[in-house]
Amino acid sequence: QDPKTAWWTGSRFGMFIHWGLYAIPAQGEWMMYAQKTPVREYEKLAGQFNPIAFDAKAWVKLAKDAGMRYIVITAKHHDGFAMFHSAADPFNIVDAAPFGRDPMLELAEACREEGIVLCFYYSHVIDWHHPHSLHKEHNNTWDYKLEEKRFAEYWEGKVKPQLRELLTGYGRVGLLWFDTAGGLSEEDSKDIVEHVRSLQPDCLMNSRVSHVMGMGDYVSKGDNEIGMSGEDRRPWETPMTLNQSWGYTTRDQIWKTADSLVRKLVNVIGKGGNLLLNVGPTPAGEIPELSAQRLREVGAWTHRNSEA
Ligand code: JFZ
Repeated sequence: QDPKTAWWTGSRFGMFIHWGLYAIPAQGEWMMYAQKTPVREYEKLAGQFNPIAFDAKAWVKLAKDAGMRYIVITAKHHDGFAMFHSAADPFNIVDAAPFGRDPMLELAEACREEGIVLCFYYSHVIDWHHPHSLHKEHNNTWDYKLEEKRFAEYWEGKVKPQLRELLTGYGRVGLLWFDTAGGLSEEDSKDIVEHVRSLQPDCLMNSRVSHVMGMGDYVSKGDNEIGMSGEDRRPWETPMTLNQSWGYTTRDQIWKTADSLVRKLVNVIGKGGNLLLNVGPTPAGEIPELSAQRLREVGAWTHRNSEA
């Protein structure tokens, strides 16, 4: 057992949170791409984003009640909007939204008080807002031209500075959850790993940091995919949704029952993995009550069955 990953494998169960501007139209976190929403249009959502019901302590308490030991929240998803105060890009929740608060800072404090490990999801390759981000397939081709891309401007000007902000302004970061690395070169993959290591040597990174085999400290399986024991020599996790989407949506109402969630949790940890179970908070800043209820039921089961 690698001492660096021990806290994580020992935790078994974590809360995934997909929260961003895409909660407002409520059609999932890929809406901008699906509808080819122009950047200038999409930016208007920031002007409307005022999640005054957000309560970091309540979210952390819910995670605890569910039996979760860490939280992975979208600090920046594919839409490029930073859910934290960023000097590197004004397209962030403090500078571009009326809300004016930094929810990551509030979560960091609440997590510290409750002994929950805070972790960040950061979309390092896909960024539909930045003119120079470049992915293998999913680019914003309606605002920007591929032949005019200067990737280094994105990489050095946004990604690395923002990761520096996340790794220096919020205390200990348990892990960075990278995603959809398609097209990222081996050189840039190694560069980002080095960058993170130089800032927080103990911060874990998942395998989606790169498509180069064997990178990252542990393996993120596909959505809802449960690995067989012994299949991976590295620690692994299953990222799972409560319904069928990650970001808040009013369209998708097919919810896993608390009973099936308990079975999935037991199945994943029984095979040696971690379960990273997702919630999609509303534009007002609340975890939908239906989701919260199910998580509390999972926690209640765990408590009932762990009593001597
Ligand atoms: C990615 C994102 O595009 C999505 O919005 C969400 O954040 C999810 C957790 O991650 O989507 C993926 C990426 C990889 C797989 C599935 C969904 N996969 O490898 O099966």
